[in-house]
Amino acid sequence: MQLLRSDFYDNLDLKDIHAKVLNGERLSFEDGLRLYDCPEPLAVGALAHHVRTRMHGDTAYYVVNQHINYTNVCVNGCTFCAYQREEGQKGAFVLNVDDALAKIVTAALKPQEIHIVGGCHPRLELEYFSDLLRAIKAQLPGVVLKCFTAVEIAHFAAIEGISTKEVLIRLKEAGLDMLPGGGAEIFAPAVREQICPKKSTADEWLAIHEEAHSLGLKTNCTMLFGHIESKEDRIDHLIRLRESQDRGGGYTCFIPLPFLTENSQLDIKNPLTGLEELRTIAISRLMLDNIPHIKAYWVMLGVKQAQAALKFGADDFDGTVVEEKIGHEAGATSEQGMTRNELEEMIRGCGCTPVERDGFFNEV
Ligand code: V47
Ligand code: SF4
Repeated sequence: MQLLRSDFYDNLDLKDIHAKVLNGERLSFEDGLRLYDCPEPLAVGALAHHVRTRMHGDTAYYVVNQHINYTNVCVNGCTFCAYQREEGQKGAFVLNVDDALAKIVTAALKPQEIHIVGGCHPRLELEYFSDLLRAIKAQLPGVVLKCFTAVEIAHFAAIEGISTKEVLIRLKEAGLDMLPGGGAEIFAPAVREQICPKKSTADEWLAIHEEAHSLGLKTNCTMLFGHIESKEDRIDHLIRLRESQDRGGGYTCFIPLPFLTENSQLDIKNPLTGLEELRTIAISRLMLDNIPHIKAYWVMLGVKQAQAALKFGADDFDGTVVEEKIGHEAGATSEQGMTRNELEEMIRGCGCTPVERDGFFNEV
């Protein structure tokens, strides 16, 4: 491809990285930083697009799915979070099992995947979550249940006084198929101390995902970027995920989440530019050589930026979603949900071929 001419990369002093990417060799921490420092974001994007095309051709996946948030009451008080409420505070809510089921019944399309997450509620017991999963599986037997971040799993374990592995085993028996990727934020301890001091540590988050993998559950992973973290913190985060994948192999998809700044306690001096978002998505594709999919999550990116991301390393557009609260509390201006036709149109609109998938990325 013309874009990948080696003299272009020679001029940018990236000859060695260009060669490594074309030969399918692993990039180092220093390589990742040099990609951040490269003055030409399109050069980074072209390398990521090359890798994405080698892995997935011009396919962009999407899924008919539905998000359900069971509560916004949370004891963790992360300083970046616009979604959390105290118990009894105006706007606080908890869905009971019937409310959650009613949401699915009223959805226009039969979902392939249900994504359930919520705050760390001080009194909801594991039985509530098992009942919820069983009720959904009874109603939609083939659906992939992608539920509860590692942070929620750690919270359930603390409430029940049992191990996180036991929580995973019980939820798997109730129908859990996958863990979503949330709660990872940024692994660097100094950043976690400021943005989510009460949350599971990086080691705990990784250990819970690896436990899930050992039980045959798939998981996703995320990185929240564009707040107070450095470029070094981002590359460190990606490398820790890559090492974790080397140990267990159960991560399906990585979701880079650009920080949306409204209603947060954090004072962000330099908000992300669109090109920095695209560069980070591209670097994620290049560093995470062992994670099959990179998601352009249109809710947080906005639909037009998610389209651009499909040319900067991403291969998945996520899904119909139906109702989203976490990003919209923080200022997301995207729609609440999209139809199958809209998703296909958006994907075709940037020259990719839409392919409908289930929660495990099998073609439907
Ligand atoms: O963990 C919270 C992030 C995550 C903000 O696994 C924010 O398929 C941006 O993980 N600006 C939850 N991000 C969402 C998530 C997710 C979404 C879609 C698909 C999957 C998947 C996972 O959202 C949280 C946090 O990192 N978040 N607040 C904010 N203001
Ligand atoms: Fe709670 Fe999650 Fe918000 Fe942290 S990010 S306060 S754990 S809902």
